[in-house]
Amino acid sequence: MTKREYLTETAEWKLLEEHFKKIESTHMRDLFRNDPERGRKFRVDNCGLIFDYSKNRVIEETMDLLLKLAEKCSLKEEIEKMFNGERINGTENRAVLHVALRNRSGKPVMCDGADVMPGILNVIARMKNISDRIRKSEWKGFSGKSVKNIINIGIGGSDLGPVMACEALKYYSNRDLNVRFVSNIDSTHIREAIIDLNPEETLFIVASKTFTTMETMTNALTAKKWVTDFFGSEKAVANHFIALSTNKNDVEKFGIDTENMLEFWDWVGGRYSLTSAIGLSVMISIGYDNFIRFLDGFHEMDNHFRDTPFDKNIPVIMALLGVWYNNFFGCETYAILPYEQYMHRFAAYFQQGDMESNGKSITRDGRRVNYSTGPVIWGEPGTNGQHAFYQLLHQGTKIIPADLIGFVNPLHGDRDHHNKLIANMIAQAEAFAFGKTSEEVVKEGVDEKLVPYKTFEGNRPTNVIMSERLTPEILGNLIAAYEHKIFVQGIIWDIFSFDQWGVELGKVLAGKILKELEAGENEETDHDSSTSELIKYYRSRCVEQKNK
Ligand code: G6Q
Repeated sequence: MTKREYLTETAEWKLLEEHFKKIESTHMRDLFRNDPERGRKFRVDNCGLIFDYSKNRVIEETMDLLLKLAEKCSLKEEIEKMFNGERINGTENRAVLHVALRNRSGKPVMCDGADVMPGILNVIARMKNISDRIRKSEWKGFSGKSVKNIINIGIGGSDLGPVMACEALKYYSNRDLNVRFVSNIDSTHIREAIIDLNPEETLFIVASKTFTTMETMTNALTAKKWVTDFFGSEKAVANHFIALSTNKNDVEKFGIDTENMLEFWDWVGGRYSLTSAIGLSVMISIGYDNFIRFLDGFHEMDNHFRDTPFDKNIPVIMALLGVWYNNFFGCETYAILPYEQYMHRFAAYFQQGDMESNGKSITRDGRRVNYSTGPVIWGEPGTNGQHAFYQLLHQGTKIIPADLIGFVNPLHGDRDHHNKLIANMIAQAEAFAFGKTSEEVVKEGVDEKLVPYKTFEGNRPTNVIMSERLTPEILGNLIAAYEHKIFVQGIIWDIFSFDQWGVELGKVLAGKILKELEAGENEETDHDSSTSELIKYYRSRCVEQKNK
């Protein structure tokens, strides 16, 4: 691992600190007043999006200094390393090649001296075959009935992406199919998913990179029992189960024919696996052609990210602004607020994407960071959020930068609803930036005592991202933009964005306590007093134990 100067010790960082002191108290009202062109200057139009970042607490000098920081961190070289299949996931010694999954250029992508594209294209062709058969009612269950219920069993990276994309692209979906998702180990999830279904018409997709994840395997076994109990035959598994995994052995052991297994590779990280075989449920829902449009969108943004100078590069600018607020303004959280109901899981998806990638505190050469890394990501669709948490965004003591995402044309043609929706989005961004001064409030004739309560400081930063319509391509563009934003921030913070040791810990701890919960009531445990008492309480109240 290469040694890099501590981020906070670089001259570029120090210049930003100096600059911050100068600009900290500048109000966006003045920035806009001083530069009538600002709305157009601080904006990038590319990949079917307009990315308006003018309502940020930056001036040209800020952006120049941030861009210099990116250069200092060798961003260009690091991007090339990812695209060239170098093993940039240092702690797992793996390449990071989700960009190859949606490479539509026809050109090879090399990893360890071999082109990965033939394997990828083969899997896409097999996904098409499965998806077409299901959509044409040609995939038959064990008793000969066509399947029409598709249940994806997976968790984390093997769930959140497909859920988000199926919801976001529901407008394009085949309504004769019923696509559901089960992730939680709480049996309520699977029980509710199958409660009104006929096993004869139900196909399970077991999505697990490792095929060892406790939640997924437990749910998959429950599903298998539901199917085999119904048919009275293990053979039914062949018609009712598909596996998406890198672990062929365990798929076979589970009883799934490897004919019904779609593979992916260790260079696809879980939370970056949506465009691998993990996206099968999405393809089934929206069809092959739409899925390819989705990949095209990703690819367009991948190219934009790789080839565009940084000062016009959407993911790079998103990332640098995030660093500016996170590290200089001390903002702890970041909100993603789509004004599009179909995108209601988008923030949840990037909550994992961002927080699992950049929620780290050790640099790539093994030292503890002395600066803040990834923010807390959260959000809900507008306008719902406006009636819930926007109060704090407008008048609370915390500054929460936010992305507002909206579209010009409604998918259902309801222009009246849509004009109101987007008027709200644009108005919110305006109010966040400019607020309302006490003079303005007084002019409105407000009672003197109420003036402070009705005053809005403003100066709250937002990016506004707009496009003409939510299409599969545009969703691909947007997702890839956020993925690359996360990558850039990981490089600047000098952390490994593609491992997740914090997740692994939970997997081990639960295994030990599970054994203890299932042990006899009087068996000793060797935990702290709180943990031991919780285990004892569970055992003593557990109905099965009582009946022993
Ligand atoms: C994602 C993480 C994690 C992972 C799940 C499921 O990047 O690694 O969310 O996707 O733990 O893992 P499996 O796909 O192996 O079941």
